[in-house]
Amino acid sequence: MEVVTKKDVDVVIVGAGFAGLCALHKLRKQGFNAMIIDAGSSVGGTWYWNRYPGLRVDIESLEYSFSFSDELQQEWEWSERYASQAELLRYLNHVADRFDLRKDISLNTRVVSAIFDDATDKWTIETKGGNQIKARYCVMATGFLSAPNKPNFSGLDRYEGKQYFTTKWPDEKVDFSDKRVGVIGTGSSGVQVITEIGKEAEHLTVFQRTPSFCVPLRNCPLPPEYEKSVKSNYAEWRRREREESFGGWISVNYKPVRMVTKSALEVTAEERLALYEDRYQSGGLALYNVYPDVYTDMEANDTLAEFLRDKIRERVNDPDVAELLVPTGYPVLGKRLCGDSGYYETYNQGNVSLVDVRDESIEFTTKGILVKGVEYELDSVVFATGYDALSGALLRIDIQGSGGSKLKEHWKDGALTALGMMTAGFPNMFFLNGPGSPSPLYQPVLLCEEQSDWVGAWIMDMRNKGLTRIEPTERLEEEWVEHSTKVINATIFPKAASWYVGKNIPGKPSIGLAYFGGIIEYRKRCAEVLSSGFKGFKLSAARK
Ligand code: NA7
Repeated sequence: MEVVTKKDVDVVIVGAGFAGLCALHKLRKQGFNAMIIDAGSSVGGTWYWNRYPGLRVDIESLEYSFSFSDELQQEWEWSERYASQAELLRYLNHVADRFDLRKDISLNTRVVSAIFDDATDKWTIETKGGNQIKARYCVMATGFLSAPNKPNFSGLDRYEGKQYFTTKWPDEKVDFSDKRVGVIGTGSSGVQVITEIGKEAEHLTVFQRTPSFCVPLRNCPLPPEYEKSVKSNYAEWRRREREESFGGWISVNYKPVRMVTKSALEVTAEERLALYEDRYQSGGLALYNVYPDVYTDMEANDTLAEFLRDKIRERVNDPDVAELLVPTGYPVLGKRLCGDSGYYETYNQGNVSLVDVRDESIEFTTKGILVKGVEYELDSVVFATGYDALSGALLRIDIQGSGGSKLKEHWKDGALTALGMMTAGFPNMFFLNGPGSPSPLYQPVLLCEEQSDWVGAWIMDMRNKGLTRIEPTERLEEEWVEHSTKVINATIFPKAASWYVGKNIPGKPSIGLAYFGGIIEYRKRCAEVLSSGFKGFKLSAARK
């Protein structure tokens, strides 16, 4: 049930995932009266809503965790190299208790609108249960992979079987053991759920529109010596992690690796293959740290793509099935690599079949799915169709800024932001891991820590100066979007229909969704906000 005890605070934070919990802890420490509102019945955000079988994070546990408290880092013991959803949820609940956050969190409470009042410089946040909370500042920690993408499949309303969504999995275990199951979607969620359901279902049929590039995650119990070595010098380890422009301090055989400074095309084929093999064997996303030109040059990119295509052919017994699973037509890394735990081998099982739907729309019948005149009878269908990423969760709330302007209108041609943290015309509203930020290609836990620090520093400075309103100028927003567009256009990323660039959703504008210039440049620009005396921002004090 919705229980809202506070009615007037300095800061409302929307979302109780990693970013929201971090912001609450940090802003409260600075003396701000802050509260979190979240629609879920537990803290956890993404890791609360998503609970499908096989779900785990693709960044190592020792990295994908808070760095703001060394006590927390030292005392928490991760059981696996890559944490499962259940362990991440336990961790975030522990954090909520450990830092006494719960007293300032309203759960079961969905925010439906946020409306800014120009006279008082305050937001009014309205909840589904009809509560209203006033706040000087609004921090949107709504998650960048949280708004489900539910395509309009023809005939779905007549389908009589069960439907499951990876983005909203039931609490209780679903038993697929004597069922004919279909899965739509072969991105990270699909790859994880297919591997698990394939172990159980009587028959599993996978409907694949675009094959992904998958690499073995090589998850395992966390080696005690590795944990000990990181914990013996965690601060230094974190410092280095923050210096990696894209992603964390990814390990190869538990040793940190950096991007090689050479071109993929200037080394011999043997040297290149040896590097790719080394990263592949180490597991996880280590293949992100190879030659820099795989991100900018299609010929260089194709050397890595071809290496991974051959791996698929080695792992899948039936050559025809293997060819269907081999991605072509878009650059490797253009979509996020999927960390797999036996995904390709699933197709070597007698109870699993693959249906190619790249040239054909899926149509539902009462009994199942019809593709190219063939009906597949299914007791259950699992939708792993991804997210309206980055901007989606924000646009599902009725957000009205200065003069009643609507965010939906302001962003109709793209998610316009300054530094991925604010948008012109919506004063005192901040985004964590939001559109226009480096979150998709950096490490979102570290990013939300840094962004919470920036927000805290900016509003503390304002408080000290008696100011109550901050917003970026349209000029600053234009500059940021121009810079971000220039950066991404020099890379291979626009060539893939990924959620990074909004091309996974028909008609969604690509502009401004993610920043690909790296954390170092991003951090420099964020630091300049205070050091330049808020150049590019408009600040003022309330009239009443
Ligand atoms: P993704 O990576 O966006 O994958 C969604 C999948 O669903 C992908 O294979 C899509 O095919 C497929 N899809 C979406 N709509 C359709 C329709 N209409 N017909 C057939 N197939 C469809 O989302 P995930 O949840 O797997 O992963 C998101 C991130 O979470 C991931 O990158 C990690 O960072 C964690 P498409 O490729 O669009 O042809």
